[in-house]
Amino acid sequence: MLPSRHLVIGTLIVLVVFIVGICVQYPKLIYETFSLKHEQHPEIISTHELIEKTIELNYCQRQLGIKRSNVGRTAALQILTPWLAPIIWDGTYDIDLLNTQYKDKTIGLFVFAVKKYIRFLGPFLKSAERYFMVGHKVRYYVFTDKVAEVKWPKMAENRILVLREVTADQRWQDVSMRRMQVLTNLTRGELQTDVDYLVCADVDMVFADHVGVEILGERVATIHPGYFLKQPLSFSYERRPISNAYIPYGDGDFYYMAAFYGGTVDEIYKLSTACQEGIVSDKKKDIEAVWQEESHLNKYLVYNKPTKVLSPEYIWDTDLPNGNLVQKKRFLAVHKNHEEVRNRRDLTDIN
Ligand code: 4GW
Ligand code: MN
Repeated sequence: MLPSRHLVIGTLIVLVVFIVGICVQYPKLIYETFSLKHEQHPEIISTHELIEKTIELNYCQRQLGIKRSNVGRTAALQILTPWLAPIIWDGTYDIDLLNTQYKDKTIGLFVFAVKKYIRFLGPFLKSAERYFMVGHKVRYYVFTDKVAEVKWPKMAENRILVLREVTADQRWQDVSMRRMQVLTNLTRGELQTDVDYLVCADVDMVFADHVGVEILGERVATIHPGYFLKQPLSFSYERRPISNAYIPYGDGDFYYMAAFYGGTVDEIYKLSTACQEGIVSDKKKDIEAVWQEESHLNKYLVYNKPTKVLSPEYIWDTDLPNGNLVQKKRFLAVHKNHEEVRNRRDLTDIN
């Protein structure tokens, strides 16, 4: 016998009332049961997962930025080089963990302030006190021809300034290249015992945000902020085979800027020795690499890959395009008064 129509309708009404009742009573249970994506409760996301999510987010943001600016090559925006060295971007590391790892290390900061560039030393050191390796043992190595003009900065405990006199070369190209020779002597000598890691910097810069132990490694170089989206074929490597800094087309991964690099004392000794030998060998042939010691540095790093690469966060200039892809600008070029102190990219001499 078929059930009567009233019975079927009655049963249906009871069922609907029952389901609606459950939904009202237990909305969360219903949501989680039928939701396609079972999201974790925020409280139970671990720090590790959080870091991974941050990295993913940063990566996506950069990818989006690239799409918007129609750029094809993305290698420099990754967080890993093809030889598996980390590329340091904001959010890719846990600074507390690293601070503990490096807490007993002494870090040297090497800088040249010769002739008119002495004017950059004060702001450079002041900004370093505020942002560079805060809380760690730091030794500044300042080389200048104007020892009497150095204004001693107010320094935190556990930070020391070592001041050394250096002869001022007449040509600015030689001033800049001289740094390699001085570095060779320094890393072969006293730094062997006094310092664990050495960071080498241009003086016409200021620290504008945290720069800490995340940059330390055996051999560390910074991607030139003007080239981080460019193809290797357009890098301004030295292309004349006669120079010791020659890099053939097809070789090379990044264009590094000589304004900020570092490493262990032994590594900087090897690097500066190689660059210095290249410079001397070129001089004997009466030639000079297109970007002086930066060309030799790039040559060395193409064939001795950095163990860590710093993103353009670590050298930036406010005039540069694509700043939206670089959220933290940690080490900034000081805009020079071109009448008083010329930029070497202008290729003009000053005394
Ligand atoms: C052009 O007239 C000059 S002077 C180019 C460099 C000069 C220079 C450089 C100088 O007179 N004194 C000096 O100490 N330097 C050091 O070399 C200083 O540490 C400076 O940051 C570094 C590299 O020179 P730069 O900063 O002018 O190079 P770019 O243009 O690549 O930043
Ligand atoms: Mn500079």
